[in-house]
Amino acid sequence: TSSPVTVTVTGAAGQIGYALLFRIASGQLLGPDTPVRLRLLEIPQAVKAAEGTAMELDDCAFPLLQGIDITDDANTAFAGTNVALLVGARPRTKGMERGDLLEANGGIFAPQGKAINDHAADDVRVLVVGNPANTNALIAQAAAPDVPAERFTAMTRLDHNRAVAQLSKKLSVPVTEIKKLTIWGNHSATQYPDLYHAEVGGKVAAEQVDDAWLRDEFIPTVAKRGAAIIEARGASSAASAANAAIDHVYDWVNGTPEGDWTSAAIPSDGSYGVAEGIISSFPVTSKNGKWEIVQGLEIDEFSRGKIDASVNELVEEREAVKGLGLL
Ligand code: NAX
Repeated sequence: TSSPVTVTVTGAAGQIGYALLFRIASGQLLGPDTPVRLRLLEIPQAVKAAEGTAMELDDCAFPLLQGIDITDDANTAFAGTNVALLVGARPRTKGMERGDLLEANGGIFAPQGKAINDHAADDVRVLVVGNPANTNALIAQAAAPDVPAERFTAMTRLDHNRAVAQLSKKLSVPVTEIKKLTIWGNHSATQYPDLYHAEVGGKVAAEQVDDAWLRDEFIPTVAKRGAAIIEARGASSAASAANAAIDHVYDWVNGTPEGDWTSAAIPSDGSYGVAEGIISSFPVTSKNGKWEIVQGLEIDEFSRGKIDASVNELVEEREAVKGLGLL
């Protein structure tokens, strides 16, 4: 058994938080040999609800759980933290313009980034789940100049897992047969789930489905899955989002399997013509606790157009937050 790892979850009283905390405490985030200490950050009105969740966590008597602290103060929440899961965000409400949304989230992610900068452990890893996730991650990163930029990531693993599931259903193959799928770009409707490099049973996935399905069904189904869940469930994805957050951090810490890759939004180094510095989803492997962008993939014209469209949206979001003085 190794020494305990401190994990901070923001928005802990929300629905993703409720699905996430029990899985972290049971050892699924870091593995069965790593004890965890939980820190829950909430806004003052939701602290009581977070305390209720903590009571339930106690009642599970998880062997790996070494303590739970609940706070509405970011400096306390991130003190010594090793893994920060930034889930709480300001949702877009009716009639809200993108600028207002970015500004409201700037008011959350800039102070949290600063608190991480000033108080987190040296090895801190940050995953932003709260939307707009990629740009919220960029805002937090900009407020944390002393933390290596690569430690700020945003979640596209749910999109990745959704794409794997859709392809598995279409071809009637187990999900374990599907490798090397990629989500490119923004966690938004412009994201590009790429089947041209994905493999099913060792053969190119795009060659096993017809073009019309790939372009007119698969891509929009994956991109609009969040809306379809809301329509069916009457609430947005929660357990699947929590599951994806677990997958992202587990792979980041423990590495991705040989012969495969996954998708994560990480700071661009300019690979594949993606504007340097934006936090964009790429095909990635993880080795020795670091994400690496898979290099050398050939990008056909169709994919180029899709990647560029999503990257342009991220560049526009970056311009907008720059205009608000957040970068
Ligand atoms: P909920 O509204 O259920 O919970 C959010 C919680 O965050 C609330 O308890 C709220 O009090 C708290 N919160 C708000 N501001 C805070 C702050 N400054 N500090 C700490 N806590 C704060 O939302 P939930 O369904 O849990 O979703 C959370 C976020 O995940 C949303 O932004 C949502 O859009 C985003 N999602 C991102 C996904 C992704 O793939 N990247 C997919 C799922 C989800 O839609």
